[in-house]
Amino acid sequence: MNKHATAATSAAQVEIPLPAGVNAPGFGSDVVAETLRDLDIPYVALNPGASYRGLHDSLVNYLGNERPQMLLCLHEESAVAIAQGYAKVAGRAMGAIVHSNVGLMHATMAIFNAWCDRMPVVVLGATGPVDAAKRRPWIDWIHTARDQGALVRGYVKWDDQPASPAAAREALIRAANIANALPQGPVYVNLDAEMQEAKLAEPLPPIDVARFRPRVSAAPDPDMVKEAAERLRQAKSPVILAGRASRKLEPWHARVALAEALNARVLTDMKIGASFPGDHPLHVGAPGMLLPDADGLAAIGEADVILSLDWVDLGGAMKAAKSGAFVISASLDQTIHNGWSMDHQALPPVDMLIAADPDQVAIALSKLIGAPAKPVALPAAPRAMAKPASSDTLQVEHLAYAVREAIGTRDVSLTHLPLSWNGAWWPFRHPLDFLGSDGGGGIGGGPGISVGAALALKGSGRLPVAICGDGDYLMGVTALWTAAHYRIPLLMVIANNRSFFNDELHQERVAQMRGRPAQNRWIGQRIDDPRVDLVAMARAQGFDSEEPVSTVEALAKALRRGAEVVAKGGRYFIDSVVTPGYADSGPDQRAGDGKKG
Ligand SMILES: Cc1ncc(C[n+]2csc(CCOP(=O)(O)OP(=O)(O)O)c2C)c(N)n1
Ligand SMILES: [Mg+2]
Repeated sequence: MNKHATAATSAAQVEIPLPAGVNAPGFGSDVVAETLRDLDIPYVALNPGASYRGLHDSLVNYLGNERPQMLLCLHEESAVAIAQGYAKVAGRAMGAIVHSNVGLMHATMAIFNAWCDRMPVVVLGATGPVDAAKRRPWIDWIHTARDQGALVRGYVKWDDQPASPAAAREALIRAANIANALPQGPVYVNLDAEMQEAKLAEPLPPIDVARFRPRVSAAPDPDMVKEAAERLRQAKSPVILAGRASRKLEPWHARVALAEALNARVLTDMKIGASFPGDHPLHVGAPGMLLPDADGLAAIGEADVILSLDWVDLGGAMKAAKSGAFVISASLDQTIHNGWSMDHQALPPVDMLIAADPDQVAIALSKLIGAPAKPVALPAAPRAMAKPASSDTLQVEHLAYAVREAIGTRDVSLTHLPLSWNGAWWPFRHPLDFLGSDGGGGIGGGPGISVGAALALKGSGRLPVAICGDGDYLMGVTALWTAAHYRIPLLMVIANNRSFFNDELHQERVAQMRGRPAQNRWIGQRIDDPRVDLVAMARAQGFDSEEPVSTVEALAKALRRGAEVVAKGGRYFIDSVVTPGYADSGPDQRAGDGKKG
């Protein structure tokens, strides 16, 4: 973990139990709770349910609601999204606990988002009693499924349903190890209600959890690295695709040094967290959400050697750029492709696959290739954004400009950005400047991810800023209550176009293709009449706010107020009413070409 992440993590402990005087595990669920503590899981985001009332009791009355601390959520989707956001900053898993069947059903989209985003989350659920003879009438039967894990098996790295406390202990250790190992991802452990609630017949033999948590090396093969370095050295126009990476600074610096030593052009991607300075002279084009922009594609097309550091859709980018380059790919992603989800993307042409941590590959290559002859000295402040032409109405571009102005020289983490964002507006300079997208395209993830990220950023000195679409906000809005309840600072700004606008563009496109009236694109898309009072929804959950803003000046003032509140540890919500429209950041970036959907 980097400096910022280690400094972080403390939600206000607002739910302090009376001492229960329990100092030894007496029930199955006490063993489960104790194992979570041994695994150093700091939080469990949850929505309660009788299927895990045993575990709930153990967390409160055996562990005193500390390490892990419960984070009550109003919806399971936000519980998992909060854990995803936390992992985006901290680089490791916290827990989420969901009720049997229905709670897991609510959680599924967020689990899919975390899976596609390769973020670790230890999801715990419950079932049963598995022994039908022990079930209470009706309710225990609807709490039970033959194979509950099947609901999520296609998009978790591993799942289990342990039959005893000893097996649960082992399952949890394995689950945390698997979730946190590269490529990271969610895991699911389903706890039998009877196993949780049963008295321990005798104490379990103690277990030294550390013995089951080995240090892991995902270092690259030195011969492969040597050969790759030689290829890159000899390349005339090398390109580095700076894909999925950790939030650590060492590999960030290695990528920069490598690019400079090779004079390689570098592309980044808005789907994932910042991986290279966006205003470095070697950075090409603006990072895109779907594909690289025209400049990026041209660079790939001209490249003779490509180094892909876990680029999310290498096959798609190569195809779009019609590239015939020699490809060196550093990735472990192939180890979790399972055929249920197609999030592995198109099969890329790859000449050398270095099956290792892409961060380690960048570091190893940079060591071999050596320091750049002339290191680039970037100016202290990132490249300013051109001031957008003034206008009576507010566009997302004005919003971006105003946010940058309002935060000034403060360190900011953009925990989420809306679909309408143009990657050129804000060049990132640090791995925590931008945390990437939802991963799986699941709208409604933005608020929860932002709350979880803000939790992990607490104490880091960084101002967490979430910019979400109104549709995204409305689907995930109840995550705000969790931020307010646990005093997690967060500035949330809505790019409110009062529409599921991305899909208006899809309807326009279809109408055009079919020669039908594009003017009808808004039907079944606009969120108006009545207008939803987004401010009331935020205030109702404990955020400070003000009336919606719809001019550049009003927005600038609101942002300054908001930034002050959040810098002091508060929460502030701004409804900025923007004119529908998407920034054109290159070919295929427009929603009409299937930006998302
Ligand atoms: C759970 C879910 N439902 C539906 C969609 C399809 N979809 C993609 S973008 C979008 C609109 C999102 O609206 P908003 O967040 O307001 O952003 P805007 O498109 O207005 O910029 C929808 C509905 C989705 N991606 N996820
Ligand atoms: Mg919208």
